[in-house]
Amino acid sequence: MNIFKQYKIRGSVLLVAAVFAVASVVACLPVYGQDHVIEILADKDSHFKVSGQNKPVITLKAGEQVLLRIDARRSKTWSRDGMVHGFTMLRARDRARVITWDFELKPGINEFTVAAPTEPGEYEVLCTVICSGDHEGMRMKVIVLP
Ligand SMILES: [Cu+2]
Repeated sequence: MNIFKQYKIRGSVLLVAAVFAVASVVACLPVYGQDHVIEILADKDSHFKVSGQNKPVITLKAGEQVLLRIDARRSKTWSRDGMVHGFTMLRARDRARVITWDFELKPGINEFTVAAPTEPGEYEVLCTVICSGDHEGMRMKVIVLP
């Protein structure tokens, strides 16, 4: 009788251990459908900045879904409706606009979920709000990998 009881306890300990093992493996798997988050600063000095990089460049995979989290800081001038910077993307080779990547930025955090272009290559993001005398130089490079 005692031996049976012991087996029963061992069995449940093993079961609990197995559940923990499976749960920890599942927790380590990538979460499918989770966005690739890209943090950008549209700064008060009229420059786009990407954390950890000295030049504003972002790299995407063709067609991937990304969450753009853009922190916009007011520069010297802004639009009549209070937008402090713009964010529009062109294909580098022919300056064609990527129509789904065209935003105006209010002060603070702006979030947009967008799909990367399906065509690999180089793209350029430009500011579309006249934010200061340096507005023309407010650009960011986007590299889309196959
Ligand atoms: Cu700007």
